Amino acid sequence: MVQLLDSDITTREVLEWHGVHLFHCQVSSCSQKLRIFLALKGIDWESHPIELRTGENFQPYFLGINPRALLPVLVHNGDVHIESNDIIEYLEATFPEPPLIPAGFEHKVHDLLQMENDLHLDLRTITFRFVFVEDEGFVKDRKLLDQYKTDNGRVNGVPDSRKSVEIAFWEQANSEEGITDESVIAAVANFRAALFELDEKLASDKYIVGGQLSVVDIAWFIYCSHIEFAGYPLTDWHPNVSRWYTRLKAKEEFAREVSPAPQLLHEVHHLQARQAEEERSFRDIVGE
Ligand SMILES: N[C@@H](CCC(=O)N[C@@H](CS)C(=O)NCC(=O)O)C(=O)O
Repeated sequence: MVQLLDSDITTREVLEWHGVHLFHCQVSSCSQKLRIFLALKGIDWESHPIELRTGENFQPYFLGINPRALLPVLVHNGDVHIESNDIIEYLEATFPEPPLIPAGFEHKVHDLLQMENDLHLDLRTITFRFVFVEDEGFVKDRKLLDQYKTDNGRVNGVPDSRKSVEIAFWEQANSEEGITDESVIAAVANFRAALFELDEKLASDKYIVGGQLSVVDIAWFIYCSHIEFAGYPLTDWHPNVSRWYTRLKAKEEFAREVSPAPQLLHEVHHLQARQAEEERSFRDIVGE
């Protein structure tokens, strides 16, 4: 569980805050996952929007509550929690009703959430090639990236090892070469393997774990929406997952998180049409 130490927190005002506060962004997958969780739990929370597009997450105020520069961040009664799945497990323990981790399946859920987290850079690789690209402003400003590199924020009292992974990703995305075809192909293969297993499970089961709706369904629902938006053929490759996805999407808490703003829809359709003309679409790169 990643709860920052008092000495890690340089944005001191949050220490005085009461209740549940969430730093989040509309289009961030981890924020969407958490907002569905909060809605299903009926937890009241105060919103602190952070704009990834303008690099607000690399500004000193935000680095003072998450030196990793990542969303979401939870502040609960002055304690600062980072890492979306840790936040979810913390909130589940703090607000147990209604349960979104089935009793007796805590370890299994933890492992499945870890697996989902391990795919996060693959998700970014796919979406930064086919959804959020350079000219839409998502690639990082050089100055902000340098600021982030030199920031000496700490997590659990030590310089954060995760930071080098983040920097490597943004350096590659910012480079002349950008996100390579090879990394897209590898990312899609990782998703395909994980979703193949889910598809087998969902052939007979209504939900992924423990026979009831859980945080694992929420997490995969969000991933499926993002990769499908990028061009991943969810219905063709994983028909049971696709049916499960459609069932979840009928719920208001889920649907509202995966209905992109008209402006984003327009930009992405335009981008993907251009990529198709240039034979650089998802299908062109991945094949089939
Ligand atoms: N393992 C982290 C991943 C968090 C993450 O990568 N968040 C993305 C949004 S979904 C982010 O903040 N990206 C920074 C950026 O795009 O500048 C978690 O689960 O919280």
